[in-house]
Amino acid sequence: MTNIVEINFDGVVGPSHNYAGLSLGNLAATKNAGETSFPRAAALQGLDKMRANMALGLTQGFFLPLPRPNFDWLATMGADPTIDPRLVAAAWSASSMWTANAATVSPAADTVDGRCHLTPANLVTMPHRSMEWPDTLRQLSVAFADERHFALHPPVPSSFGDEGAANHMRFCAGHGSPGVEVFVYGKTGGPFPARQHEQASRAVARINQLDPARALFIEQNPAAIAAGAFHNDVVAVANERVLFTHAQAFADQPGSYAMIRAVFPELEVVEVPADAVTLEEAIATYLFNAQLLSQPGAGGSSEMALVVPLESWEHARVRAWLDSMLASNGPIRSVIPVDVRQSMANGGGPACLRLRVVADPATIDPRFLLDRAKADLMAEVITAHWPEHIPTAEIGNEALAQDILAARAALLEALDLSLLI
Ligand code: SUG
Repeated sequence: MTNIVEINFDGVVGPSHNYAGLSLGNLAATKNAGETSFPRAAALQGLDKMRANMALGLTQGFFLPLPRPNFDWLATMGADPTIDPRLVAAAWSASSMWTANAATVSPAADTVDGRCHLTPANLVTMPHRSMEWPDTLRQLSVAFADERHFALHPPVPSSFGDEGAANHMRFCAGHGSPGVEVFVYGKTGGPFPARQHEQASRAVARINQLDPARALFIEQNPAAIAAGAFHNDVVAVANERVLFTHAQAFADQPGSYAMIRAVFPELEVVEVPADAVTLEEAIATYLFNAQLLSQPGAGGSSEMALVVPLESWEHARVRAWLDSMLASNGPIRSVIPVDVRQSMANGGGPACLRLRVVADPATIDPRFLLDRAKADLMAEVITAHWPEHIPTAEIGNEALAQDILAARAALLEALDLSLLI
């Protein structure tokens, strides 16, 4: 008997987590450039979020930090002692923690061959992220090795920027039933780069074997990118029949709803008007970078919970809107605030930290699935080995680099995943 569920794979925050300010257009990362980071606290915050979601009865998975500092990448840049410190910082970035950018996942119910397809994102727009995909693909190949159920692809060619699931929404009656997949792309021309290109989205839809009638392509509002929404998941999130969105997320807001409704008539839109929460407030608080979750056993698919960052919960106007939403009779029945401040300071909220995979957990390598004992073990290793803090001046320090490599190796060993070294 199969048991198809949505599994959230959170990225474990790596021991090199730092604030080097590498992402143009990501306002939080730019604002916090030069601040001291706290990798141990960051990883424990992420783990607590995973534990809280598990406590709701949800299946939880994780991906491990990628090998950093990436000396191989620096070598391809002809590294020498005079190399630009920003290149060194790129090689030290722990950015793979934001697994919403790891890949685009099309569940088996949506694809022609009835397998779950995963296409890793090439992340070409940002140098520090463009080096992620080979190690991401290596990890996915271990976690989703069963070719009867999963198909893994190389990323789309690097002429076309692809940032993965952060710009992808799926609408369906229930996670196991056929879905309509929506790809949101940006157009270049504003002050900040559009990181998701239309041709990349269209290629991913073809590679993932989607039915063309059930794959839609929507342009992101250029004003949202200019205001700091460098991915669609900063201004909109979907789950089952519900789209939770800011009123200014898409270039043509009513046209986008109409397009989705034409193939998915059950669509229910929870729209936050700009006079309740401005685009700037939404981006500063990451209200939409929330996990919209169907809670098992809580009255079927209509009972949804919204996992929001504390920054949203603590903001007076955002809180007022959330309170009014809860008082209304809408599909989102509860709000769960979480502390992921270390990730938030680099522009990564609760939704950035997870990749959704709809599958039967029994078909996945169990080493990537979390339970309480494993969460305790991971917390122990992180507490013992992750640096307590990293001032940006320490990025590039040889002794610290060795500590970071050893910390990751300790976690891999504890989880019986040393093959990923
Ligand atoms: O790509 N930040 C990430 C945040 C990714 C958030 N993901 C989603 N929205 N799904 C990024 O901009 C900052 C790293 C630095 O500046 O060191 C960074 O890469």
